[in-house]
Amino acid sequence: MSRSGGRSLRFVVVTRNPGKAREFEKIFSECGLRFRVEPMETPEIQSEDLREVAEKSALYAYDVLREPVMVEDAGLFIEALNGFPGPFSSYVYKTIGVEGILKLMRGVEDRRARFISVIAFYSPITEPVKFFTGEVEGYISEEVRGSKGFGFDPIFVPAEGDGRTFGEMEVEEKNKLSHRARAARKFAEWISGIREVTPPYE
Ligand code: ITT
Repeated sequence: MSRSGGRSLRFVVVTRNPGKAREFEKIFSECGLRFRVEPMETPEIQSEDLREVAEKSALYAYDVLREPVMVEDAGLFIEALNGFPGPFSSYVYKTIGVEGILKLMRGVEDRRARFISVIAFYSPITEPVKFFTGEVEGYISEEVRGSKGFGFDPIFVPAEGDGRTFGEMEVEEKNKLSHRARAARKFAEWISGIREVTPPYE
């Protein structure tokens, strides 16, 4: 491997979620970062801590790929449901889906919710695992609105927006407000300052 003249560290975005990948790709390209997306499955441990889930996934992905890796774990935390589905968002989405959440929220006045994103990054030259977090506050809509985005986007209205759900926004608009974009920009700023050295890893 040759010295690459002070270029920022190349890394792999590990996700099997194409919606997430699209959002990261937009931000990282805008920042001029060098990366690729790998739709690799990482075993998700059951934990109430997004950080712990992301960390374990990042270390697993590094063991397999042997390249600098970033993994994100995100969740929707609904106030009136004591933070449910939170770290179990992926499973809850696959089982009861957005309709299931709307059912649980029927007649509930306090509809406040937030998305939280935790990025974990690992490479041997920057160890230990680094974390970057982002949050967006909003509320759960009364009905499904929009078909853009993914997951719970059609029922989440960001508080700083204009009343539309994330499901009614283009990726550029969602990226101005979202938990993921906030975590991604913090990560982008940090990794822009990490130079590739020779040889970074075996
Ligand atoms: P990877 O682990 O492969 O990245 P995943 O979809 O399993 O993909 P998470 O474990 O982070 O990712 O899952 C969190 C779930 O929370 C996700 O499947 C969605 O249902 C929901 N979610 C997270 N971020 C979201 C967002 O920006 N918009 C809508 N739903 C989101």
